[in-house]
Amino acid sequence: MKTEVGIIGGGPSGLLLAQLLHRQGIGTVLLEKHTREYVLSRIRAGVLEHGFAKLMREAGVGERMDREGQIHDGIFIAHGGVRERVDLKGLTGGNSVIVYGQTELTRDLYDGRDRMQGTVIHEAQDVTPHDLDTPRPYLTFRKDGESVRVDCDFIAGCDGFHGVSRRSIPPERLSEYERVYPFGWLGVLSRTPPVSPELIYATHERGFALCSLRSPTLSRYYIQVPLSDSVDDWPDERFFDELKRRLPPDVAAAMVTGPSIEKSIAPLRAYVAEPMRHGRLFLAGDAAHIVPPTGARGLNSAASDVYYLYHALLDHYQRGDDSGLDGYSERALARVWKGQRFSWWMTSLLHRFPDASPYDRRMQAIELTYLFSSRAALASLAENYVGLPF
Ligand code: FAS
Ligand code: PHB
Repeated sequence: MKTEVGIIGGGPSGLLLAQLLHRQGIGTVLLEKHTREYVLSRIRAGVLEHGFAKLMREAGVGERMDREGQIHDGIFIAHGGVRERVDLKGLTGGNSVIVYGQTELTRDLYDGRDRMQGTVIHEAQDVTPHDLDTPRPYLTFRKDGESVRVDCDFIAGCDGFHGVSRRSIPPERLSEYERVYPFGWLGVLSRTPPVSPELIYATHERGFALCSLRSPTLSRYYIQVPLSDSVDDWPDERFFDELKRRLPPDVAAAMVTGPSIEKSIAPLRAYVAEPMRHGRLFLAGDAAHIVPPTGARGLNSAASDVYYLYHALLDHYQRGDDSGLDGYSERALARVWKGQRFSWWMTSLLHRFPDASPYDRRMQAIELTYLFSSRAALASLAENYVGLPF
């Protein structure tokens, strides 16, 4: 097989890049190791920056998002038994976020690939990039027992944190930055009316909690749990009892509980690999960086990588200009690190750290007090949450 851009990974990063390039006549072959059903079974992000939404529309797959997604002009932060609203729209001159599940977004991207008859190969095993340091890189993989080779001009590593792309970069050329948090998020999806029309981020001495949603009939809830916990430790009744304990009394009283249709624990980790390029290989999304989900930056950081890589490849193929490709890593990382900062700040502000000193706890409390006493501080939170410019 031969194409312009070989893409490893059929999650949001790989699919969005493939869709955008194809609409400009640039050929791609996307290799995904799992089945489409498996990819679509993963419950992950829920909040899209306005920049991400704009990219989805540019990729010709934004119609259902605009129809079914919910525009949110604010979020709540609950502390000390009360909740205070952060007016995202008012503080950012009119910007908002769209609440629309990553599962649905990924489904829309797959449908877009189907409509354009894009080449997406599922259950591609042992995908391996070769000759990254040459102008003729290629990919090999196995499918139905056959070995296949894909010759391409460039390779986009969109294969997530556990993928093969980053591991294909010689270790001596890679700098890695990591922070592992001493807790995780236990997430539950339930077919119940959400307790609040806007997200509630709650900080409590028992731990962090988040009330989110997917639709008027589908709620998404999270609580901070020790890393030693497992899903089996948390039957539904115990989960909802603990969630309510961490929320203001009026919110807890209004909560409609119901059986979980999905329950999982995600450890919280921050990670960045530099550079995001090695020869003809370009990393995008979770393949290069991970953030704790507190600031809803993970999926949105992937979108800005895709934006920069898409325009860099466009400039190469349409104008013979490689300045975008040469500047990709530096440009993408500049925004990635701002997303890391915001995620670190939200996580430090709202979670209970087991080893925190009394001084640390007072600093958390005064940070919250200062936040709600200062329009400038609230505006800083808001501009990061709706998404900094690409
Ligand atoms: P993805 O990991 O989504 O996709 C990578 C794809 O590559 C996968 O389909 C994988 O099967 C495939 N792949 C891997 N290795 C391969 C190989 N060797 N060959 C071929 N294919 C290969 N972000 C938020 O903003 N908010 C959240 O609440 C949130 N919750 C999350 C919960 C969990 C459990 C996880 C893991 C992540 C969460 N994230 C959240 C972050 C998440 O949304 C990511 O940012 C997003 O999935 C990034 O998309 P991709 O870069 O496409 O990576
Ligand atoms: C979600 O709805 O899954 C969600 C929303 C906001 C976050 C994290 C997760 O910060």
